[in-house]
Amino acid sequence: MLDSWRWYGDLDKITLGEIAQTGASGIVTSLHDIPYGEVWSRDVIAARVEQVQQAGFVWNVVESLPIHEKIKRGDGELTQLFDNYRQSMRNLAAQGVYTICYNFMPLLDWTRTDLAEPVKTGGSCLRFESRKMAAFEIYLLDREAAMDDYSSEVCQQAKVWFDHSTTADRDLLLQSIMAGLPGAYDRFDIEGLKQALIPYQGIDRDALRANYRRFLEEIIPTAEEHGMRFCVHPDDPPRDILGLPRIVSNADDIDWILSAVPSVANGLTLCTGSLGANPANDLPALAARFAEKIHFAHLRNVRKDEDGSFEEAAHLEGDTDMVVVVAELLKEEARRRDVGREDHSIPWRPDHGHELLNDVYSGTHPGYPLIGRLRGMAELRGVIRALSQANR
Ligand code: DNO
Repeated sequence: MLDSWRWYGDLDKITLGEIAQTGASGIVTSLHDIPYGEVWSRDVIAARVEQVQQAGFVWNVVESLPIHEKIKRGDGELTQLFDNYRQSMRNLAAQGVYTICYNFMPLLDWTRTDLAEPVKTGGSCLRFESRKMAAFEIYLLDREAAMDDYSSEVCQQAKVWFDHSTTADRDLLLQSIMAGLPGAYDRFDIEGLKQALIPYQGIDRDALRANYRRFLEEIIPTAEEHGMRFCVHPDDPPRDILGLPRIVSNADDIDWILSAVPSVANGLTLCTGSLGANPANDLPALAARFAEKIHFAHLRNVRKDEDGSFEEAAHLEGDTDMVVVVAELLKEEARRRDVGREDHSIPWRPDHGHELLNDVYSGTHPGYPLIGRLRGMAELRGVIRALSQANR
């Protein structure tokens, strides 16, 4: 498995020189300052490839080549947007970057209600609390229909939270919910989010799936032509939020996507944390079932509560047996090696991490502290090494 590390480019407080000390060899990054929908030019890609190489790494995965909201909404004339997307793909392939992680979540990316929930042994973690998310939807966004999306108990608790909340609590909740949007983009305020939700009205699960199928039909042939690997990142949390359908949340969804346009180029990012937040998802079983299509892995763990809340556990703790998941990935690598695939190694990265020790002073991207991720990477690397040697 290829040990990799997510780097936000020059926006990142953690330098490539520091990342070298983690022992990672792959860099997972994106060109965060190019607006969605524009072409990633060959020159800009080449400069990033060079920068990463100079520091002793390979840019092994793009995360993400973002999909314009208009494509997700199937909104208007999309030819130019698809052309641009394909052009970016060709430019990446021309510079030797072949694996692309992307998501099909409408509007928001990963969503949490708390970015610094204290952990018993010290430090803090990211948390999604159902009652706070419900309060945000029902009372801050005035979306009464959200009451149908949460249990009556959670709705009651949401009201209690809202009634006791101060302006500062509400601001912090908004900021936390917005934190998952990558890069340096503007976050929505409440009014902005309400406006952004309007064009999604009437887009249900089937409509979003139809738009997703169209996207795959447009881009997978180009990916095949250039030997590229696309791997969709699951929804986080794996449930509808803000009245927006989320269609990459469980085994059936993944099966639908991989069958919509069957191709080795149409694959999955196995994110054990995102999928792990849905009690119906059995991660080792998913890893085994979709093994051949896993082009990238995000390894992370969550601990779930009965009411749909969850928080991020240390990488080897939490509800998912990470050792068994890693064993499945290693089994798949062995299969790829046996059939003579040169690219048999699956790139993986420690996803998120607790904020530990000095992390609190460093102002890194939420969820992406240095020490917390380093701990996760070291622990997982131990698991990978031990299982690999045992299999020899
Ligand atoms: C969270 C990440 C996601 C992921 C995108 C891929 O930390 O795993 O933000 O990068 O969803 O498009």
